[in-house]
Parts: sequence; structure tokens; C-alpha cells
Amino acid sequence: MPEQKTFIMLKPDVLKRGLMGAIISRIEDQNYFIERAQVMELDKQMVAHHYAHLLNEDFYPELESYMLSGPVFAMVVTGDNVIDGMRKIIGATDPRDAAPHTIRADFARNVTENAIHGSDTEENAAIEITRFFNSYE
Ligand code: DAT
Ligand code: MG
Repeated sequence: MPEQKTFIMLKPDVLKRGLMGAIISRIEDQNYFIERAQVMELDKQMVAHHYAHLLNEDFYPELESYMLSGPVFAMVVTGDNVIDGMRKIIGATDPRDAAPHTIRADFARNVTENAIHGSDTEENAAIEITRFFNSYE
């Protein structure tokens, strides 16, 4: 299994509801390592870049206002096969479709407020880490 890096972001309501610790425990329980982390506020431009593939969707305004509703917690997480491994413990985009015991099944409120982002490919992980942390090391 390859050692990889992925970009993980805990979305605003996770910070508001005090769920950061519970979700970080699940990441560490997989023996993944949190290499970099910061609480930060996004702006419209960062949300537009991060969700560029969704700009024309009718739900984009709702997604944008959710992502701007408070600070997020951005992380670089490393580990064996961590990109797919994190997607697996995160669960499906819509929590109604997410497998039992996944982070979204347990913590997401709905498809918009779905608690957490995880990169889907190595290419996107590198782009997202660079966008949020200014460098890919
Ligand atoms: P994922 O976050 O599982 O990679 P995605 O990249 O397709 O999913 O979408 C990014 C975010 O956009 C997702 O976490 C929540 C929002 N979103 C996606 N599909 C949606 C929908 N049908 N209605 C509302 N929000 C949606
Ligand atoms: Mg995605």
C-alpha cells in the first residue's frame, strides 16, 4: 500500500457542535497521522475553487453559504492508502446513503451539511493541500 497524503476538512457545523475531537479520533484510530492542521475561515473565492465542479449546480448557493457559516478545520493527513481509506470512513456524500458507522452516517445532518471533506484522487489531494496550506511538502 502506498504512503499518501490527503486533504481533509472538517466543515463549519462540526466546529460549532463540538464534534472535532470525535471525528479526529476516528482518523487517528486508523493509524493515520495528522501532519498539518489549521482552523481557518474560507472566502467565496476559496469555496468556488474548491467546489469548481459544482458551480453550476442549483444547490451551489446553499453549499457556499454553509461553507462560509463559520471556521473550518483543514488538515493534511498521511498514511498507507489514506486517500481511499479516508473516503471509506467518511462515507457517501448523502448521509442517507452512507454506510453504518461512517463519519457522515454518524455526524452529518444532511447532504449539504455533511460534516467533512476528503480528497478523491492523488492529483486533487496535491491541488487542495497547496490551495489550503500554500505548499505540498
Ligand atoms: P464529496 O464531498 O462526497 O466528494 P462532491 O464532491 O460530489 O461530494 O460534492 C461536494 C459537496 O457538495 C458535498 O460534500 C456536499 C455538496 N453536495 C453534493 N451534492 C449535493 C446535492 N445533491 N445537494 C446538496 N449538496 C450537495
Ligand atoms: Mg468531492
